[in-house]
Amino acid sequence: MLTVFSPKHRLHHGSELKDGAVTPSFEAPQRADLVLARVQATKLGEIIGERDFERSCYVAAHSERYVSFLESAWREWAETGRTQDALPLIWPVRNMAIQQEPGFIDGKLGFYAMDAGAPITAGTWEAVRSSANVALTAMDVVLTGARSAFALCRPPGHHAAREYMGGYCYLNNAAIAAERCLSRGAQRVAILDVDFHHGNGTQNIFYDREDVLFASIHGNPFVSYPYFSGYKNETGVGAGDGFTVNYPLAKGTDWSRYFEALSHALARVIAHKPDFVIISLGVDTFKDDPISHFLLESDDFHRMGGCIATTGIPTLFVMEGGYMVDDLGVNAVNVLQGYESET
Ligand code: SP5
Ligand code: ZN
Repeated sequence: MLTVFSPKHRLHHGSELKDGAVTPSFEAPQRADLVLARVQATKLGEIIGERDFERSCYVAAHSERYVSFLESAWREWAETGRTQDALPLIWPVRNMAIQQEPGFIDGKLGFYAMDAGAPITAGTWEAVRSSANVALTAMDVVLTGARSAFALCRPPGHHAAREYMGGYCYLNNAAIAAERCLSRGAQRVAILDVDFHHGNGTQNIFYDREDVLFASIHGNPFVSYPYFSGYKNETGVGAGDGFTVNYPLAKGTDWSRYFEALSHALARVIAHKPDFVIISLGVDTFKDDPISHFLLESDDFHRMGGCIATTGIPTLFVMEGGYMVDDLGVNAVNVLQGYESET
């Protein structure tokens, strides 16, 4: 399987608000480098760099004003004399007036963020753009006939919605890739999100759409981040009703229970008859992940890849979360090798 990777991900490294303190983010450059090292060590396949893409590819999944915000946020922040990472500190909750973008950067940060886990730093936009370009490049590899490809994206994307960042995510790489398929003639796409956290951003972007099926298996939001999205009764709206499927699972979920949900989700994916499948590949379902609560073992990721291969549909893997750095590369590449062993 071919991998697309950009060293520009290293331009983004920041802090997050965690347990009441601003500390270095779990989402660190070492993550992507570890996965790359494992891709190399296992000789998974060719590794190529990202191509450049038009800004309109990002605006396909996000609003124009949100992309503009991402482009200029660091400059606007730095112009106020601050040098530390930009983090939001107020959010337009419930019935506060929320339609109009504020005129000052501190207001904009809260307007376009769901949490204080997506810092804007000097290198953030360049890294974020390269991550989206990695996904687009890998998507094009599949569009031109490859059975599968691996987009080694960093920063991740699945918490990024049409108009907000959060959970380490800025541009939604999987959603941008899905829009690319559709613009290249695909009729239907299915996105299966196996990250421990609900892919609220991807769900948001496609919630009213019947052409993009979104299925997500994740920690029950009643007790797990992102808390406000990912419940079973969220099934889509309007034409999109029935095209969002959520599988919230209990803390302590192991492979046998995970496998049941995965089997259901894959059956739903196949029933959609998609031209392409996109896997939001988070491996923070691992038993030792520092911020998650499932119990998958390294071998289970190999099994997961084998299950995914049973669709027989061309598949793009897009890297999302996974934070137990020692095992991160092994777990991510196990999914890809499990997939290849069944194709
Ligand atoms: C892409 C992705 O996986 N984003 C995840 C973002 C999660 N951010 C907040 C997690 C807070 C978990 N707190 C648990 C504390 C355990 N010490
Ligand atoms: Zn996650």
